[in-house]
Amino acid sequence: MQNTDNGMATAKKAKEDRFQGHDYYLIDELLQEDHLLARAAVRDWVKQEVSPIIEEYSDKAQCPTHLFKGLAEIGAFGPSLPAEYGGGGMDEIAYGIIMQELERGDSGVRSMASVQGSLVMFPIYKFGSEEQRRKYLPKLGNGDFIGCFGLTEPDHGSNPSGMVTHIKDDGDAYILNGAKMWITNSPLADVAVVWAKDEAGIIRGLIVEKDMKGFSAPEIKGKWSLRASITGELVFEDVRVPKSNVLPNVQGLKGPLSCLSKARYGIAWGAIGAALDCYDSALRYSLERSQFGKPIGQFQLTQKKLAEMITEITKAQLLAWRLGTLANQGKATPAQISMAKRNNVMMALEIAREARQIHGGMGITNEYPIMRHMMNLETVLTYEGTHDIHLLITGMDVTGLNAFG
Ligand code: TGC
Ligand code: FAD
Repeated sequence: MQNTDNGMATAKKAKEDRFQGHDYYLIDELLQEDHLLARAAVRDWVKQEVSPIIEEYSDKAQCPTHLFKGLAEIGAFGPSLPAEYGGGGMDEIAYGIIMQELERGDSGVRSMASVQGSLVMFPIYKFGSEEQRRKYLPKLGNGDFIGCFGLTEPDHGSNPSGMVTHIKDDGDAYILNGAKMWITNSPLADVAVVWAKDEAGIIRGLIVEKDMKGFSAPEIKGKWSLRASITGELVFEDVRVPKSNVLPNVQGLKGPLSCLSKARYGIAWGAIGAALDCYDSALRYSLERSQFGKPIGQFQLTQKKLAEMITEITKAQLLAWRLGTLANQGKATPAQISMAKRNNVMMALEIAREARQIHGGMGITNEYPIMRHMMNLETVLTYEGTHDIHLLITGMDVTGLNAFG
C-alpha cells in the first residue's frame, strides 16, 4: 500500500513539466548567445504549449493542429532559411537546437516542423523559381499554409528511385498519376511537394495544391507510433498540374535526397531531445523513488543505467555539435549526416528503454513521457531512411562499394 501511494505521489508530481537540460561536457560553452536564446525560447514554449496537452493528443491519436501557428511564431519553420523567404535567418546549429527542444516535447511536434521547413520550404527555396518562392514561402513560414512531402510509395520506400508516380506532358500542364504512402501532414496539407518521373524517366519535383481536381489525401489510421502527428496517403488521378508548378532547378533523385539531408540533420539533433527527456525523468525518479529503504538511484544497477545514458547522450551531443559546425561551413557530407541520424536515433531509443525500466511499472503509463517517446522513436528509426539504410550509406562511404547496386 505504501509503495502504491509513493508511486502515485511521484506520478502526480510528474504531471508538471520539470525538465532540465543536461550538459555534462559543457558544450554550451561552444554555443553562441543566439543559440542559447533560441533554446530557452523554444523550451519555454514547449513547456507551456506542448507538455500540458501532448499525452492527451497522443492518447487520442490526434494532431494538435493549433500548434502550427505557434511553431511559426517561434521560428521553427526553416530556422536556417533566409528571413526574406519566410525562414529564420539563423545558422545550422540554431536549427538543430530548435529541433532538439521540439523533440524533447514530442517527435511528432518536431515532425510538424521538419516537414514544413526542411521538406517543403527548403526545396521550394533551393529548387523553385523566384515566382514560386514568393508565392508559397511566406505563407508556409507563417503557418497560413501547411505543406507535405511525397516521396515514399506503397512499393518503393527505401528505394525511391523505383517510384512509379509519373507525369505526362499535356501542353501548358502535366498530367500526374500515382500514389504516395506514409506522408506526414498530408490530410491537412494545402500544398504537397511531390516527386514523380517524367516521360524520360527523370525524377521531377512538383508543387501540387490541395484543390487540384483528382488529388486526394486520405488519412492512415491505426498507428501505435507518432500518434500526435497525422499521416496519410497522396492519391493522384489525372491531376492537371500547371508547368509553372514544376520545380525548375533540379532533376533526378538528388532533388529529394538533398531535402532529406536537411531533415535528417535536424533529426540527428532532435533525437537527443527525446533522449534527454527520458534521462531527465529517470534521474529524478531514481532520486525520489525509494525501495529497500533507499532511493533506487543508490543501487549500483540503477547508477549503471544512468551513467551509460549520460555517456551516450554526451557523445551524441558532441556528434551533433561537430556536424552543425561542419554544416555551417558547408562541409557536412550526406554520409556524415547519415551516421549522426543513425547513431543518435538508436541512442535515444535505447535510452527510452532503459529509462522505462528505471520507472518500474509507472514507466508504462502516460504519467511519464517515456513510452510515448519510445513508441515515437520507432518511427524516427524508420523514416528519413531506415537504421539499416544509413548503415549501408556509411558502409558505402568507407569502402567505396555500393551495397544497393
Ligand atoms: P544514388 O545513386 O546513391 O544517388 C542518386 C543521386 O543523389 C545524390 N545523393 C544525395 N544528394 C544529396 N543528399 C543525399 N543524402 C544524397 N544521397 C545521394 C547522389 O550523389 C546522386 O547524384 P547524381 O548527381 O549522381 O545523380 O541513389 P540510389 O537510388 O542508389 O539510392 C541510395 C539510397 C538507398 C541511399 C537512397 O535512395 C536513400 O536514402 N533511401 C532512403 C529513402 C528515404 O530516406 N526516404 C525518406 C522519405 S521522406 C520521409 O521519411 C519523411 S519523414 C518526415 C517527418 O519528419 O515526419
Ligand atoms: P522498406 O523499404 O520496405 O524496408 C523494410 C525493411 O527492409 C527495413 O528494415 C529496411 O531497412 C530493410 N531494407 C530495405 N532495403 C534494404 C537493403 N538494401 N539492405 C538491407 N535492408 C534493407 N515518406 C515520405 O515520403 N514523406 C513523409 O512525410 C513520410 N512520413 C512518414 C511518417 C511515418 C509515421 C512513417 C512511418 C513513415 C514516413 N515516411 C514518409 C516513409 C518512410 O520514409 C519510409 O517508411 C522509410 O523510408 C522505409 O520505407 P518502407 O516503410 O517502405 O520500408
